[in-house]
Amino acid sequence: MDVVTIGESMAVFSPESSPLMRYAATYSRKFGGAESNVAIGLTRLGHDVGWISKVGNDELGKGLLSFIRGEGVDVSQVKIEHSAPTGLYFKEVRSASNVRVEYYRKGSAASKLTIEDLNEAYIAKAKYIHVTGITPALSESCYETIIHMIKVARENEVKVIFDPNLRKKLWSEERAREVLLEIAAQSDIVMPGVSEGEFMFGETDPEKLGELFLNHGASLVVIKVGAKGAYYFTKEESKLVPGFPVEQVVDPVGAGDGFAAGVISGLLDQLPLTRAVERGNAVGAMATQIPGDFEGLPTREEIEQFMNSSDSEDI
Ligand code: KDG
Repeated sequence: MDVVTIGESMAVFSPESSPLMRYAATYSRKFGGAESNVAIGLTRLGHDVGWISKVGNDELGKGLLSFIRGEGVDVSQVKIEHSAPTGLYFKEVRSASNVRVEYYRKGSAASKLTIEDLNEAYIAKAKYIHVTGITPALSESCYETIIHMIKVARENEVKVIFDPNLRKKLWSEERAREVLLEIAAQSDIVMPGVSEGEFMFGETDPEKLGELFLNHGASLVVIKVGAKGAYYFTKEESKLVPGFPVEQVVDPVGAGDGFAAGVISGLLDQLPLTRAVERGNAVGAMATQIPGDFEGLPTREEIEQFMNSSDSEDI
C-alpha cells in the first residue's frame, strides 16, 4: 500500500426540493467521510490505498462499503459492527462560506473502532499513514486507536500525515486542542488550514504558524490559505504556492481532502515540494466544482488537463 488511512464514512443527505434542510421534503443520498475522500482521491490518481473503518450491519453500511470498494480502495480492513449503525450526516450548502452540517453519528459503528481492529502488519507495509482529527473525536476508543496506529507506523518507519480537520461539533474545544497538538507532535507531515493553526497555537500569521508546527515536531508543514493557495515549510525552505482560480465554488466540502490527496500524490511521485503542493491546490480546486464530498476529485488525466489549461500564476 502507498497510503493507509482510517476513519468514519457516512451516508450524506443533501436537501433537494428546497436548498434548506428545514423545508426540504426530498433529499439525495450520497456518501462521504474525510479519510475515505482522501483514499478515493488518491486511488483516482493511481495510488494504492487502504481504508480502515467500521460500518453497521445495515443497508447504508453495505452500500457505502461497496461504493468505496468500487472506487478501487482496499477495504479488506473494514469490519461490520453488529452493535451499532452506520453514521449519517445532513449537509446544506447555502454558499461557499456557509455550509451547515447535522451529524447523526454518536455511538455509530465507526465510533466503536478499537486497537484490536488494527492489523499491525498491514500498517507496517504502507509508505504513509494518513490520520485526521475527526477520528479521535468520535470516542475514547477511537482516540486510543489513532494514537496506537501512529505508534505502530513510527516503529516501522512509516511516515505519518496529519490533517487536523477540526470538527467543533464533535468535542469540546479544550479536548480538541489537547489531542490535535498531541497528534501533531507525533506526525511527520502536518496539513492544517490557517484557522486550524490559529485554533491550535493562537497565531494567525502562516509564516509564524509554519515555524510553530516545525518546532512542535513535523518535518513538513503545509498550511492552506483558501483560494490563495498554500504555504509549505521545512527546516530548509518555505514558499507560498498560489491556488488555481475557480469561477464559482459549487460545494466546498471535501476540498481540503482533495488538497491532501493531491499533495500526498505528489509526494508519492517524488515531485519537488512546490509541484506537490501545486497538485494539492489543483485537486482542491477541482473538488469544489461538483456537488458531493468526493465526486469532483479528478483522475490523473483530468488533473493534468486542468493544470495545463488553468491560468494559475507562475510559481
Ligand atoms: O472533509 C469532508 C468531510 O467533512 C465530510 O466528508 C464528512 O467526514 C466528514 C465529517 O466528519 O464532517
